[in-house]
Amino acid sequence: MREKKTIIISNRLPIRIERRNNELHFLPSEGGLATGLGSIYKQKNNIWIGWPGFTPESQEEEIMIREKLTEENLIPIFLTEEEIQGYYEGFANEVLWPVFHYRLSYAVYDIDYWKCYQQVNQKFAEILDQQHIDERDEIWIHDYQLMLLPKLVRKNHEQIAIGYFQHIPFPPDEVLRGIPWRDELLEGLLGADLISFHTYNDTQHFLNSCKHILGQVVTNNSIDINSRSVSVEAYPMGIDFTKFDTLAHSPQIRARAKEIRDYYKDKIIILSIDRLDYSKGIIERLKAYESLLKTYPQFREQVILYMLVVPSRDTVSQYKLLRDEIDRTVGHINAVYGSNEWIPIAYFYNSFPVEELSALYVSAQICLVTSLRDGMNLVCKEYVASKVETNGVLVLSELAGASKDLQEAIQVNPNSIEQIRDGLKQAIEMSEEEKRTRMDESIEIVKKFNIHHWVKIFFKRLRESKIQQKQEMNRRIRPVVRDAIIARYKESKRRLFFFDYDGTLVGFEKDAAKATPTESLYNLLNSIQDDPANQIVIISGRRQLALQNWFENKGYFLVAEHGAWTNFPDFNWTSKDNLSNTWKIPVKRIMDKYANRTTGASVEEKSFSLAWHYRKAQTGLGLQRAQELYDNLQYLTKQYNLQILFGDKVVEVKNSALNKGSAAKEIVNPFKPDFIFAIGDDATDEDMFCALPEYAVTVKVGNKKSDAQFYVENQKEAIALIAHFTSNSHE
Ligand code: GDG
Repeated sequence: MREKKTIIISNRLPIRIERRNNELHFLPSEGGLATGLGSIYKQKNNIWIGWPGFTPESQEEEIMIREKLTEENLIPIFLTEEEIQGYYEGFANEVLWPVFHYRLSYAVYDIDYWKCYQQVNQKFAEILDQQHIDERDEIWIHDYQLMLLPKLVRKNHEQIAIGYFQHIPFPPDEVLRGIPWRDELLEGLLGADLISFHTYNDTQHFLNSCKHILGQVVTNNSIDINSRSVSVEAYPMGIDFTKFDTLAHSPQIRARAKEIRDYYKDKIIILSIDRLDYSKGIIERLKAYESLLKTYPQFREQVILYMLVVPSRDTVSQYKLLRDEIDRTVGHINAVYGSNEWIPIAYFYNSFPVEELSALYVSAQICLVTSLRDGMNLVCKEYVASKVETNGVLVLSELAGASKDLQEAIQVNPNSIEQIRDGLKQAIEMSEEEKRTRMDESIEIVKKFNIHHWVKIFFKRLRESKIQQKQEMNRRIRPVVRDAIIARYKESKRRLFFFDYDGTLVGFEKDAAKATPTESLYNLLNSIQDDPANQIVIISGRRQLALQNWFENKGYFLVAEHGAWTNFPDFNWTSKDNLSNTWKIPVKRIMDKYANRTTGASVEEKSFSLAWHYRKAQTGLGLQRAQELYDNLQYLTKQYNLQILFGDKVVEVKNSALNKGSAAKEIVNPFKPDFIFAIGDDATDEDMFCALPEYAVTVKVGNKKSDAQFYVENQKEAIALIAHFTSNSHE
């Protein structure tokens, strides 16, 4: 058996290919992700799949590149010009990027972009399938260009471990809703087992989107998709601390840093480094710097803004416009405030080697990051890692993910020119001692939560979620388990079947009255009851009248209102008339109050219980009000000996003495069956699962926490399982 392998997939491979003098040069990426994942993909049979960012000129060249990259465990996916336009520059950069960075007006909802995005995600899935993967392998998919990929991979690999990490923010549900294809994007991600973002807020936005847009049920930080529980976690990405710390300590970098310092004499260097992007707040930064010079003229000739902007996406019109605006603003500030001796801004539209970056980090007294939105922002962490020896202050946007990690930075709202300006003033005037204390705290964090730590904890969590899933899956009724149950059934002579009604025998309807038995359900139940050794019990929270209407004269025993009414043993209805109902008045008053506040909610009064239904209420609001109601009812439960059941779209209050458990026991004891099968989906069925004798086969509908031995995925599967007890099926 071959060893399991790990597969990294991202839009770009960690490599750059350049053609110089008709020769191809392969340049490894220096990015943090490439370093962090280097320890993974370079091992044995592991691989990294992605686009090399290069279009070969001929078939031979393509083959040559493929061979060369494969030696490095890199599997290239070549994209056509059309694919680059539609999938990458179009959908990824003109729909997802602006919307996820809260710039809705920049989004271009072009259906052709979307089609191309689907196609290219499919292409990634196909190339992955050619890599001979098997169910024990682990796949880590990176970023918003590949949001559909987890689901596409899951289609053919039910068990495989899939992790997804998104490097950019995840927007609030109402922002996401604007994208016409948001359902597909969310469903695409839910193919993964672990979905992770930089911050807790991003995870909450994602979970809320699943809840409010897809109507998924979220439990803590996980969602059940076809009995596979998907975990959603915040794992803030770190940097290669050692690399930046070592560079900062090296004599060459030190010498270069001194050169920079000497060049700018005794000026305070304020450093800013970003890719050209409207999300980085470059214009805001320039305006704040101008405001600093204007409002506090004492700083003129004392400071220098060293601004490095790395060319990026400048074929997209928004980026071209931004570049022009930066040029104009820098020109304006230098012209208005500069002098013969002093140019306020040193501006470079270029890319520098990492050694030069390091020298800049070492020499700058202040690092200024003003992102209007940023998934994380690694520049500020790199600055911190370069400051073990030299002192410095970080002025950081509170809207960058990094602000959650670097609490000791001076945090500013980037939309406020005044806050950035005054943040700079505070940084300039800060005592050396305070700078050191704050910087040391930030260093500790950047050092501990470095890139290797990030990779390690991500995989650890992915493996944990897989183990957890397997444990849960073990309870799922698979054909072998089902056949064993049927074998026991056949050997037995006196059998009892406890069937819950709503959610088990019939599916959920918005209007509870419409959830009536179908012809095929009657046929199914009758064919079970027809066997003289079988006895059906329908055990439900429904009123006695409803059960009687639907199942009269069928020979089934019926238990209504969770055991308040039963027609066992002689098919005549009897009720538990010794129960007090005085509690109903205060409980009803509270339930009415919440029903009056919540459109779509209603109160149902049964003989011995009260139910607050919210099937028709707004998603999210209904659940929130149900929780408030639940909290509000708590104090009455002890006083009156009540039980509150938090069911599916219902909160029900009843006397604790009434429950499906004692009702089931009252039938089992005198009936003396040698085979019991009980199935149900709701909280109320748990009492039944617990109370039945150990030899009973208990089955929960839906993979939720339960005392049942087994579970089936959904109501359809419940019916399919029950059908196995009919004579037709097992003959
Ligand atoms: C995305 C998210 C998230 C910059 N100029 C040069 C250069 N760089 C390097 C920096 C840093 C990286 O590029 C930039 O990373 P950021 O995190 O600041 O920003 P994005 O590129 O937008 O990255 C972001 C990140 O993904 C990771 O999850 O933090 O929020 O938008 O490492 O050092 N490197 C070299 N020359 C340059 O001129 N060599």
